[in-house]
Amino acid sequence: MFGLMDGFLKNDPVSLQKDILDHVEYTVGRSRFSFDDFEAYQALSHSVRDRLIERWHDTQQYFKRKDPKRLYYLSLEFLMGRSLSNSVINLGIKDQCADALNQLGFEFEVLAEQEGDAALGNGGLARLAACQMDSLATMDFPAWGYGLRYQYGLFRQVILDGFQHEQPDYWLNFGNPWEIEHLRISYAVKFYGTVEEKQLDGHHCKVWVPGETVEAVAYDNPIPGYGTRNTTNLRLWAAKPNGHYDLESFDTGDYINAVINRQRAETISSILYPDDRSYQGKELRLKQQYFFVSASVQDIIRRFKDSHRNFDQFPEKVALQLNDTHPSLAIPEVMRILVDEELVNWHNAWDIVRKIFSFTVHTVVPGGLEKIPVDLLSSLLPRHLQIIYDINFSFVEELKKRFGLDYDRLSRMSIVEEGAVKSIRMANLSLVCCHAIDGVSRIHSDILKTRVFKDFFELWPQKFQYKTNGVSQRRWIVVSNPGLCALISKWLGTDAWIRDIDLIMGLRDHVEDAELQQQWKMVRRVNKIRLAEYIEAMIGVKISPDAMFDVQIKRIHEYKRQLLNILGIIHRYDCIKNMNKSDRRNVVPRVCIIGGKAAPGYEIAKKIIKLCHAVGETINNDPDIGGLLKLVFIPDYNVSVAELVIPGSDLSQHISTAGHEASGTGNMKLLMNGCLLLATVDGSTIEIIEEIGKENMFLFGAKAHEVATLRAKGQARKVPLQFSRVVRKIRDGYFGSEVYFKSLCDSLEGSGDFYLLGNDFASYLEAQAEADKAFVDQERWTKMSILCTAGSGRFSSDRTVGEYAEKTWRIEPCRCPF
Ligand code: 26M
Repeated sequence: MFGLMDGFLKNDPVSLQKDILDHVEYTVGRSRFSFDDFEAYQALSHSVRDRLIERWHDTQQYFKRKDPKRLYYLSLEFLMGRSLSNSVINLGIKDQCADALNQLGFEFEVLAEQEGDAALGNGGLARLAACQMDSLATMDFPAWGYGLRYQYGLFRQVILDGFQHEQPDYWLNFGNPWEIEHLRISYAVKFYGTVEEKQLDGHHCKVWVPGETVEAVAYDNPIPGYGTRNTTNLRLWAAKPNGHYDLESFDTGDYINAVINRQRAETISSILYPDDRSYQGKELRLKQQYFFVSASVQDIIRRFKDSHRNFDQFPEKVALQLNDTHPSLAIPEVMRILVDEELVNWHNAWDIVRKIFSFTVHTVVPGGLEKIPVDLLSSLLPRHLQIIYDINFSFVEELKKRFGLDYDRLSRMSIVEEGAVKSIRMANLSLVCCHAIDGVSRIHSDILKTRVFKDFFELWPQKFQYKTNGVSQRRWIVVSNPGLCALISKWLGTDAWIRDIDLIMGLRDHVEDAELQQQWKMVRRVNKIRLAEYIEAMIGVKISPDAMFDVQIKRIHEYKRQLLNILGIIHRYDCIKNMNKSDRRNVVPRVCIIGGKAAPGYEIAKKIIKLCHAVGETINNDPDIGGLLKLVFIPDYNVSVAELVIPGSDLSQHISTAGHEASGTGNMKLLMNGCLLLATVDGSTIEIIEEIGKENMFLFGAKAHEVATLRAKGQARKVPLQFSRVVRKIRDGYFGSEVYFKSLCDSLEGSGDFYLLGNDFASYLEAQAEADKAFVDQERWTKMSILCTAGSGRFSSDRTVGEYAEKTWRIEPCRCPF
């Protein structure tokens, strides 16, 4: 056999070099004697891709042979960021690649910078999906992700004169070596039309006669695990015109328009919706949801049928996870395929559905829950509407039996919302049909049980669980902070923590060691210098690595209270200006860094961005302030910018109004990197406090249980003088644009201030003063920083995914032999 069956590509630098040069010539089409950084990046990526494909095949073949229960993770969004560094690290070939490149006169780090982000998502929910994919692969779980291959990712944020402008992110422009196009793996997805009743093989059947059919084509994105051969798959669907042409529509004589109309099919997968607040009942969004769900479900059922004769074993072999309610049309879609196409009787199909689906909620606000107008659904997916009505009918009967004719309760819990616009409540549909409903942190789950889904909790308490979010230490330490990574391994005497994060707490044993402290500080300083250089290059503001780097990086939302941060900065500026020379010597120099995108239609969020720039402009150009205070806004915050900012941060802010941040995951990434947290007692921060102790962080603000009472007090709430003074400064035009900022100020005063900035301001300033005090004592600060990293183990997505696997999905590892 000449070893053909195990003829893996070789990973020594010489073999890699040969592969890279071959790809320069045969894939990129350049001369192997002359190519630039980008072409070298392409060739290197293709060499890595070849290795991924090899492992991908082995893994899938192994899964097929072993036939374990599989998990399918359905999400409308995945924020993968860049792939090159992550891939070579997970494949264990980074040093070899670097060597190979060096000899060709290239530097790995420079090539890695050539890659653009895959930004197929908005924020937390989407990056969580990416981290969980990494954990699933690393932990050898037989799991695939399914999503949409948007041609335009999340918009690029461009700042002009302090205002956010959105530019399209046509990310496929330069090709994408990380995907494998499978033109032959495709499914027809139907829309519109009517439902007809027919007799088929003696069965009474509903037949959906569609008005439009679109083809879904598979693009596979290999997800390599770390320290394993397992490489799983993220399958993204692209919409293409369907290949079956009926003569009639072409016979009308308008050939050109007939073709153009068909080409419109591609718009379904063309653009990611950039608003992460609430559902707006847009038809295109609904089409996207159904398109991706239908293709995925068809694919899953086809794969199951490849090795099973009937559906008896379906629930033992398949688990479907819904990332929020966005993919919840998968529920009626599975029902439809089983009942209408596979001729499974309704009762059995329903039994299957109730066993395979689980979903995770990522929001706190009931207003954030998706609703689909019935009119829209009945025109787009007439058969699904029938199925939803049928599910609801049985559900309401069950409710009546249990609670009697409590009409208020029935109307609250019904999947169908009556009213001005009759709609389908996707959350209720999911609650009725899923066997597990997970919150993303403990407090979040408590809020779901006692407020948002109270009625359902009373009915099915056992369905309600929570799995606190986590992030991947591969991406957020190994890839993005190689200095810290090496240091951790050195002091633990092993790099096993990269797969077994609990080991990281071993750092606690060395926290008093002056040598570790020294090295810790050095690594962090190098990261800060790198960040300072980036900031100077991007926005021209010079900052000193001796200052405290204080960051708030996340989507701009009122509840996340970037405004509170800015008001605090204005206050600090004021204080410094009023100090005499000798007092100024005691001021801890700060660089405040804010980054994040505002949804294009979110006016207030956009004003917050402008205010940040206006205040920064004033402070940064005030010679009287010197190096004591800077405020910089980092434009176009995304995954790769995060990889740069997080390792270089001293202090980070997670300051949502208590009870509003479902979990937060940025706090975990920063914690892992030894950044201290200044935070409210909200979301997953509560669990971070339990791990590292409140003495190692700076907490402030009203508690979640106090918020309702405080709101009810309205204008009777006490607001500190400093707060009114700072708001007045903005009103008076100290930072210009007073007319533009008026509504922002109004939202903070009088009957406004829904998010309680005034109420929390005094304790916020105190927490900030505590942080300053701690920073003066650099030895103390460094110890706290080490303890943050050491205490971050629970916030690995490995832990989260392990809990889901055991408690919800009931899947086991299936490790492909090397
Ligand atoms: C809905 C309908 C139409 C278009 C877009 C949406 C939509 C997209 C994203 C709605 C919400 C979206 O994301 C919500 C989100 O990111 N939530 C965050 O999830 C994180 C992971 O669980 C949590 O850590 C954050 O607290 C939570 O805000």
